[in-house]
Amino acid sequence: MAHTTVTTTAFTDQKPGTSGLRKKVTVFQQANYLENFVQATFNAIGDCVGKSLVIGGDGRFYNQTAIQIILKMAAANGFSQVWVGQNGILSTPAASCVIRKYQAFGGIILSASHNPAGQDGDFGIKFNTSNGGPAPESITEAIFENSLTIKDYKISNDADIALDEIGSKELSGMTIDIIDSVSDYADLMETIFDFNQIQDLLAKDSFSMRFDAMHAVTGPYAKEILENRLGAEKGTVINGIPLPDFAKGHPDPNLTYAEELVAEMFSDHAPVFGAASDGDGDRNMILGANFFVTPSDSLAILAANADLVPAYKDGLSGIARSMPTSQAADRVAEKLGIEAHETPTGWKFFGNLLDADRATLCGEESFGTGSNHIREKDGLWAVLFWLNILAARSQSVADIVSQHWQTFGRNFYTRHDYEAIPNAEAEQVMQHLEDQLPTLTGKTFNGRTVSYADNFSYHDPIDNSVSSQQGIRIGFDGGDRIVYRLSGTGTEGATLRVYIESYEDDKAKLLDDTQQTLADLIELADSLAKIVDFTGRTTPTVIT
Ligand code: VG1
Ligand code: CO
Repeated sequence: MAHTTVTTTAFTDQKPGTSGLRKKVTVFQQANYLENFVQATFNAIGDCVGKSLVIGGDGRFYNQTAIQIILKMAAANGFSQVWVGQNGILSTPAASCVIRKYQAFGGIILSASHNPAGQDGDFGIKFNTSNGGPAPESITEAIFENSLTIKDYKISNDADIALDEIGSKELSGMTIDIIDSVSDYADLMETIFDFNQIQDLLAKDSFSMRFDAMHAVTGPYAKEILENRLGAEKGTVINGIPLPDFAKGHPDPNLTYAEELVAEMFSDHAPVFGAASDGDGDRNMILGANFFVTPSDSLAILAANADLVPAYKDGLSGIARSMPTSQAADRVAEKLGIEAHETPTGWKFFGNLLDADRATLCGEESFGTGSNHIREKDGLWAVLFWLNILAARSQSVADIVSQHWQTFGRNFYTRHDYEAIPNAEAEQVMQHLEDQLPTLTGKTFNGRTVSYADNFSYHDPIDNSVSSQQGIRIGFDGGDRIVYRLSGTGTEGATLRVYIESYEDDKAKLLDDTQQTLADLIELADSLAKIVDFTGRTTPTVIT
């Protein structure tokens, strides 16, 4: 069938952020807005003829509408083959898995992660490359450049394709395979972990678990893997049906937003193990009975126990963490005698290290952990990793974490977010910090001496690209650290993130309260940045 070339005018705001282009649904609903970005992506790829794509999303409002448009544009641009998750559903890690398994040229993932969904919520789109990972900055820059000069886009005149039935279809000469959203991913998990050992653990009367899918994409994945394949009791997975508006919730797995799970895990009838995932399935929160594991500690603990998991039993090649993530994993890397890498925020920076086998495990403080099995962070993978460790060690989550601190010391850690600040005020905070950088080193505050102060710049050891201005770091003698950066995923004003970390190896202090332990550093972080003066905010919106 024929296609049409539609004349369009460029939008100036299509610069991808930390993880693709995220905007209000109403912005995407403007005439030609989505089409422009998709064509800019195809233009950045170059010749699309004969190439293949994976397409899927987290099921939020506008997912299917967007997929129909993308399918018609892919056909008109000459793609020959597309795999789509049934009903348009693919979690972000599942999309990465499928791109790799079917050796697709790339993929388009529709998600705004944990941001609220629905007609008044957010939507997002990003392009992943053939390794299954988010496009590197060179490509996202090229997409943005194309979006600024775009004059037309191509779209086929065909009717919509039904996405609910598994099987093969055709659209303007392009083959569309509607695939089961879950099975490829679930099969991959079986090759990584000891499913028999986990099955035995889940069957024990003394063990109990709860997984909160938060009405978002992981419901079907968690039910298939935990309840069907591993035999966890029915009902282990709660809020397991993905809804287009995520039940008007905020599927961000942290102590603030995962209210239902947190209430149960911090009660007198708490299960032994609790976990949650986010809107698109790439984040995870790990809880024990009355116990919270910080994501930074989780990465360090997974690394230290990796030999208990079949896929990693022969050792890790290295560990990579994003810059603001605590330095707990570095201590494990040092003990294991393997490389430790520090990258800017965002999973796209791990891709090269994973491809070159310079890192096996990666993690971010923002509840993201993953490995070389795919090229996205992976929520359920982290949950299965913890289950595998619990099964192998027959100990509680709290005991495993405290033993880890006994061995390595503890990196007390917190992140304070100030959301929806007017952009100008957030810029003032960052500028004020930037202005102080040249004179901070050597100064002493409350007995802490600044050993370095800079705006983080990353030199990729594989492709030699440089990414600068990735966040302000103020480091003190002894390893304490304050980091400031502005979020690249928000859709309203600016979000200032302040990351605070202090190392402790005094065994008597390992179980102290985090906010109290860090109180004077938190105060110093506020005063150095003049947060109250510039923004009028006296408390953060979210503390994790
Ligand atoms: C945040 C997190 C970052 C994460 C990104 C995407 O970015 O801090 O670590 O990679 O979200 O995660 P920012 O720029 O807002 O700090 V997801 O689960 O939203 O795709
Ligand atoms: Co996410």
